[in-house]
Amino acid sequence: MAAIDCAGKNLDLSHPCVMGILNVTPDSFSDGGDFLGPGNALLQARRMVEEGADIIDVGGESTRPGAMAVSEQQELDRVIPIVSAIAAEFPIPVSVDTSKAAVMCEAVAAGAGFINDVMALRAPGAVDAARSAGVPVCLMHMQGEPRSMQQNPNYQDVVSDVRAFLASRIEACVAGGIPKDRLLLDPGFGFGKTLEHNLGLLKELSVFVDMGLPLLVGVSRKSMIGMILGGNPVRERLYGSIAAAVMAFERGASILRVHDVRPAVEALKVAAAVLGR
Ligand code: PT1
Repeated sequence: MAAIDCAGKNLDLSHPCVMGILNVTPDSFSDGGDFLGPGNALLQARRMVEEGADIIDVGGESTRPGAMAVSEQQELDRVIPIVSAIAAEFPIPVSVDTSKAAVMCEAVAAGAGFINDVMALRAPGAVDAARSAGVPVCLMHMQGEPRSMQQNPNYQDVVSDVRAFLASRIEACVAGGIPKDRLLLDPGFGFGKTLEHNLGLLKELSVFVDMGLPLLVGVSRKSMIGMILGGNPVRERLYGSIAAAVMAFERGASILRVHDVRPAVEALKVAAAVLGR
């Protein structure tokens, strides 16, 4: 897989890419809002860059199960100052984790080079915003909405249902003027899925690789890891998260979205050496 241009900064997909998570929410599921405020966020970004992150994902709206939506102004106030500070200080691209058209536009104007949307551009104006922004976009699958998505996840066949959804979003984006080569895909681990659904998706990840677009995978510290480990709390899910990230890479994922950058970078270097890629 070649490099992609993120508003002038390159993301080289010929090696496993690590996306470092930077939550600027007071209610994030695993940081507890530790990084709220521009000072702390910048320190955390600096640490992730030193540890080898290839891209930093800045999010101002939590999308963990049960999370509540935030207003557009609230999200802009949280995200924009941090996006501009990080984009100015570091040579790596900044991703904005948002579903709102206005946040996409303002973040890219502030220096973001990548849009990560858990709604796959289904919100009003999002396709147009992403097209004008002209940066790569990750389309993620979610069943329902964060507040209630874990209440009754239901699929005929999780792998083919998620695949059909992603195919229809690719079509909608291309119809809306976004070139296909600017799109990435993500099956959305933990977004309206039981443990069985998540395991099925990870096991069959190559089905999504076969869609011909780069794959992004986020499993870091999620409840699927906690459940497999017999109920480990969020802070005790590192080793399980690394195992899942390595298996996703082996199955063809290009970008791994993680909280713990150094462990992921080292594990993926070993995996890449063994796999010869
Ligand atoms: C993800 C992702 C994301 N995850 C992309 N963006 C989150 N592209 C935010 C749990 O089960 O996987 N891919 N942005 C975080 N969301 C969750 C979901 C956090 C589920 C925790 C869980 O614990």
